[in-house]
Amino acid sequence: MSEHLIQIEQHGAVRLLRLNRPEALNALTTGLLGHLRQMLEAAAEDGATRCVLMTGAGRAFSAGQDLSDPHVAPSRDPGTPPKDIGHLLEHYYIPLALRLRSMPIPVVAAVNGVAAGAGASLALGCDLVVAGESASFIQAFSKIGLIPDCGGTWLLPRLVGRAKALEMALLGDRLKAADAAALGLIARVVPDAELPDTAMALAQKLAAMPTRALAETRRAMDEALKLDFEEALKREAGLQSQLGFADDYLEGAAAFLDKRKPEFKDR
Ligand code: T3D
Repeated sequence: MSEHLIQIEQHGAVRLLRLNRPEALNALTTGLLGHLRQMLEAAAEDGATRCVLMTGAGRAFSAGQDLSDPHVAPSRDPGTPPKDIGHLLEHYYIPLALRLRSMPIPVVAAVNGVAAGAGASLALGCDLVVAGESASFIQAFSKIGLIPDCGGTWLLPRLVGRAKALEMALLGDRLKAADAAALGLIARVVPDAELPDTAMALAQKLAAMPTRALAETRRAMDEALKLDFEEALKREAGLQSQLGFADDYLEGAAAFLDKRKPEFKDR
């Protein structure tokens, strides 16, 4: 059953993962969350896959946690104690968010409609976020008495600054894709009809690039947020030192000098 929750397509070196519960706006059940983590794991381990492209089936990217999932749905029986939502985060969201943020290959999100709650965090946790112009982002958590999760409290202020992050998280209003791009929450917005091709072209472009350097770029930027300037400079030097010994650098520099197209292979 769970294999239907995500559609998988291989396009050369790009693995497309499409969340597939369109009838519920791709709301995230424990089954879908677990399967998505497995699919990311499989893509990370597959040497032929050099980029993941994530999107949603139907008119939404994802409406966030499925509020009717028995693991979290509040019981109507007054005698039944409330469920511990923290348990769900520990066992499903934290492993998924960590897997996403430490992928050895880049991950592109093609946001094809609404991305709400943890669905927004999932999209924003990807490396490059491109949205269709009818897409929108909703920090839906506050409306149901929760805080942003799946990395939301970490991602939002870093992407747009504290003032806008708090405005989004406190009010829970819908943010249109164009406004999200203007704020720096996402990288690009394109006409809806162009989203699949644009996102795939970006993913293919990344797949042809030096994968290891791309993953280290993400890691270095995430780590730099915790470092002072001098520490960041030293971290850059350490990583550059490692990359300088790697085949991709030798290939990239040689191809430039030879005036030919490079063929990158490192992972
Ligand atoms: O346990 C925990 O909660 C912890 C984890 C928290 C992480 C979170 O993600 S919390 C935030 C959860 N998400 C939300 O609160 C968003 C809820 N959904 C909405 O506010 C709206 O659906 C949207 C603004 C996203 C879209 O509105 P609209 O009018 O375009 O669509 P709709 O009619 O509301 O939804 C269409 C169907 O999807 C509908 O089902 P039906 O009536 O046709 O059978 C609706 O119930 C279903 N659906 C939408 N979101 C969810 C959902 N079903 C379950 N869970 C959802 N989150």
